[in-house]
Amino acid sequence: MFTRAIVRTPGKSFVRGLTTAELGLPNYEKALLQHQEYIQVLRACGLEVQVLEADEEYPDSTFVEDTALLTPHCAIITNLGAPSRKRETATIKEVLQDYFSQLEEVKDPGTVEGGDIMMVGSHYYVGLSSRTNVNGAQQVIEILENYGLSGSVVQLDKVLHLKTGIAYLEQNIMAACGEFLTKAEFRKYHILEITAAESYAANCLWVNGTVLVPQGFPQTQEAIEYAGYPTKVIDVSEFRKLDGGLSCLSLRY
Ligand code: CIR
Repeated sequence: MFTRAIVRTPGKSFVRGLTTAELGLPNYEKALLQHQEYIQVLRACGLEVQVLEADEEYPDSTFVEDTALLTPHCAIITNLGAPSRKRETATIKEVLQDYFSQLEEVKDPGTVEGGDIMMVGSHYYVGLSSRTNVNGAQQVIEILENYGLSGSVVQLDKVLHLKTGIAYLEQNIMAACGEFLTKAEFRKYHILEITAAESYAANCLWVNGTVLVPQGFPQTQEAIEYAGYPTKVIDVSEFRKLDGGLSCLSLRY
């Protein structure tokens, strides 16, 4: 169970964030409203939410998930692979110092983004992507092992981040689409198949028994509810325009 979350309000510069989505420019006012709704839903799931001020210097800094991995034993500050996002970790480190006595850091030449790390109990899958390299993944796994946790790498083929295409919903259940439907390491889980048409919804988010699902993906919502989870639907259309999804918008611990 999670008790706290950290989010960062999008700044006006948000509309200039990195993207491959070809869905047009995000609407800043709408993004702010959607972000507020996201916070409300996290609170309704029982989390105390710490809202960080917008950081105009970094357009993508609202995607806080990429800046750290929070475990029950330590926080690991990542080293983002996107050059424009490198320095986003500085303020996150300051914030986490207040809550984690054990603070670790991924260093060059390793790069890692939090969207590439999926927690499954005490095991962490680390996706090798255009943002997370082998050295970075190895550093993360070594740190995890020092704290009695474990990790393993997953080679990604098409997605931006690991969690772009797969989400762990606890109870041995994964929501997955595309390349993750056939990967050997995930065969031991019960897979809820997300169709190609709804692939964006593979980035859904388990929070204390409830699964947050993006608005506009009814088949996914139905499949998750059929699997026994209450769902909460959130409109994150403006974040989708920058390749971001539900998990990217918070650090949960
Ligand atoms: C980026 O390209 O870095 C941002 N526009 C989107 C980051 C999404 N983060 C995530 O999936 N964890």
